[in-house]
Amino acid sequence: MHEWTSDFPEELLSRLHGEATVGVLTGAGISAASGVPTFRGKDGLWKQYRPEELATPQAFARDPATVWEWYGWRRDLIREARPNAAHHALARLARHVRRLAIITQNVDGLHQRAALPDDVEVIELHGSIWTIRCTQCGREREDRSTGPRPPTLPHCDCGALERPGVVWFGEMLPNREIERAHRVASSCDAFLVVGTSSVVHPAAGLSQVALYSRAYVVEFNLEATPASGHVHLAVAGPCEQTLPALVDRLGQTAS
Ligand code: BJW
Ligand code: ZN
Repeated sequence: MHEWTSDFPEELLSRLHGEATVGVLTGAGISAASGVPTFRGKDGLWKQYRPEELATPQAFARDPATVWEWYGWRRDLIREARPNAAHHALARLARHVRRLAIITQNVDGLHQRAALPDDVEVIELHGSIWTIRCTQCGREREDRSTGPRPPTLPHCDCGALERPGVVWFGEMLPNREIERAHRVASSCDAFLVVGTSSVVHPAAGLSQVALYSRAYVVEFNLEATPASGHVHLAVAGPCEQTLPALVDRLGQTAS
């Protein structure tokens, strides 16, 4: 594992040139500075529950009101949240390279709100917190309201209970998204892994895909993760500081 000290290695800077294709995988840590709690950090608990006890189809079948209450709490936090310096740094990075694709595990939609250039692809692996889906007929609808609020649970026109349109443990990721993510990871010059604990699969496997495909792989995290041993460079620190520092450095190189 290579630690960041005060400057970025030439090898990384040289991979982020004007003709480069760059893939980024993000997790909850990139939205922490926007006030959106991470899953596994010290703020990861909601009431007495761990995310693994709420983000499953079994938990929803057993106690939909509690699961909807958790999502209601998170929807309120996310509604108030704004993209932070890390999201904005990625939007700036896009202007330094030929192509940027952001693969996110986050359901908060904050990347899309950070003034990304139109040609930046955002791949939402775990869905969106603003999508609601029928448990029976599968109909999906966008809902940005302050609801739903238990004990009133949302129901579809077909009469069945609706659920958050996100991917829970034990559920398949959307085919199209996972295929797009693989294509990005296996065809980029540099792959940045930002603010994820790298324990949830298949997302956690994408950095290995990038590594085997000869990308230069860099992790940005507060601490070491299971991925840290398999990256070219681990940049330790809050990504809302380290990512802007990297893009500032690229700006200096360009001028
Ligand atoms: C900062 C920072 C700052 C903080 N700056 N850094 C292979 C091996 C083993 C198990 C499996 C496997 N393949 C599949 C599985 C099963 C399972 C899994 O991975 N289990 C493991 C936990 C063991 N995966 C699945 O079930 C997936 N489905 C699937 O694979 O289907 C096929 C299949 C099924 C069953 C068996 C086999 C195959 C689906 C996974 C769905 C995950 N869903 C959730 C909820 C989404 C909806 C919602 O948001 O409500 O996704 S769970 C939760 O974890 C959420 C996140 O996207 C995801 C990842 O978390 P993330 O983003 O990494 O957050 P944290 O909190 O863990 O970490 C934050 C990091 O940021 C930390 O490292 C901090 O240090 C750092 N940080 N502030 C920089 N300022
Ligand atoms: Zn329905």
